[in-house]
Amino acid sequence: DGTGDEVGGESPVVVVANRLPVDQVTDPDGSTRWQRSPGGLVTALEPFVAGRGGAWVGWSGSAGEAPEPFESGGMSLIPIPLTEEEVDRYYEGMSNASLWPLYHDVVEKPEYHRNWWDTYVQVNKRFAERTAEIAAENAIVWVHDYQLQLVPAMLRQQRPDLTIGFFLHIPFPPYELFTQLPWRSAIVEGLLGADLVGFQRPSAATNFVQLARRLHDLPARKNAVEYDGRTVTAKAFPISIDVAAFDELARSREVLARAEEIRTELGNPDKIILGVDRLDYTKGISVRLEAFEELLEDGAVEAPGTVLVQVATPSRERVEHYVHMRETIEQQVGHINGVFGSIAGPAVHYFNQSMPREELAALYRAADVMLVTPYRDGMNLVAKEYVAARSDLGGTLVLSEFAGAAAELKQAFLVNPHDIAGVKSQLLRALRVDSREAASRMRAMRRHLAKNDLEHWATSFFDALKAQDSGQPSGRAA
Ligand code: GDG
Repeated sequence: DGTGDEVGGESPVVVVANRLPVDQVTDPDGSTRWQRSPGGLVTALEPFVAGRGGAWVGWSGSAGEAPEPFESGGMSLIPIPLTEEEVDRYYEGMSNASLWPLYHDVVEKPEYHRNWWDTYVQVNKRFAERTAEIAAENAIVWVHDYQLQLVPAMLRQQRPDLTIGFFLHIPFPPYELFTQLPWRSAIVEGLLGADLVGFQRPSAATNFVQLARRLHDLPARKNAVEYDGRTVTAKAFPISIDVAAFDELARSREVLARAEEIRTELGNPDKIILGVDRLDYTKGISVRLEAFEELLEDGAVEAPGTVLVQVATPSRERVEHYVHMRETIEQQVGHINGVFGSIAGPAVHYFNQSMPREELAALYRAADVMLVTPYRDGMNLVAKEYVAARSDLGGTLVLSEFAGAAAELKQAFLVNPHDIAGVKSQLLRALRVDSREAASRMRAMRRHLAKNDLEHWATSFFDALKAQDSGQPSGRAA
């Protein structure tokens, strides 16, 4: 298996993800440069990848020719080119209009197109080939997310010496839904190319093992599948955030001052309810608006004494479902404000814009109730950020049972987003809870998060992956 021969490249650790951890920004003078992407994932993986020639393989985010590989944050960044048509079919089509809705309980109807699939295969192959070129002998490769589910098997075929891990950031559906997919076998086989397949929830790992057993008639135990003379482990690794960094940001003088200012600018309401989401139909933004509107109608709350602030960050704006959803939500907001707003101000403050991290932190600090109501969500980091931001033990979290985070943040006010009456009554409870109970709930959730941060997540995955490797007959002679 290549022992002694010259295989691959120099990188002992390789991360493979749809996107590189940098964005191209244009300066006022028209020149462009790369800027490290915001968000914790890069920070968490960097220590494992940086130095010793570690690499990150991914798309730059714009169609056309890919830039040459370059160094950033101690990592070699290896850009993968995508044509306009590939962005259309592999990314917006197969990834975001087929797999995304299918994996989120078909909240919207997935579309299946053969040319999308063909392009998905072609792009996955490009990622796998490039990774095979740069990974050192016996390297550890960590592949991320639903856009790249075929990469593990493609990579193993070219490079059986590698130890391959895969992590799915979104939910993994049960047999009954997954088997809709015309290319279901290929996806399962793709993932089975990994040594370790990580999920957000134990139930997702079980779904995967069941699929391998039922669809491919493979011998399977609770957390493992026997395939091709190897053991593939499927296990939950719930992702988290950089808790300490977020906590620090949220207690900085600037952020605290801004939180005060936000309250004032909103007209000093008694209660601020907050939602922060990518504008996505899985996030249940409509549910929130509906619940809030009914509470206003019932007279249970009054505006502008109680206001809802909704940040809905633009996302996937060329995918049809997203265009419709945005129209629906904006109509809902307009309607609520038309009926319940006043000269003193609107009932719903809606922002279809991306905000700086500092501003989000200030909003978290200003909010009395954080409303997180997805129909289905792999984890939901917003819920964790809110908890990390509340070192004052103020504020309450209303959280959907269908977010992965609900398994950990048990002291939140849990809701079923399909049950409007339930959402309303939990929201009211959260608005009226006394500060001692709120503080004790917040303290418990903060204690959990402090131990289960992003570094813990990355370390457990890498540790499990390395352990998996030494137990394998193929690859490294162990
Ligand atoms: C996928 C899975 C899983 C949002 N608006 C702004 C902004 N954000 C940041 C939030 C948070 C992140 O984006 C969103 O993360 P979520 O976890 O809530 O949701 P997805 O984007 O759907 O992520 C999810 C995650 O992957 C990780 O595995 O948890 O289930 O769907 O960090 O703060 N950040 C800034 N401005 C904004 O306007 N700066």
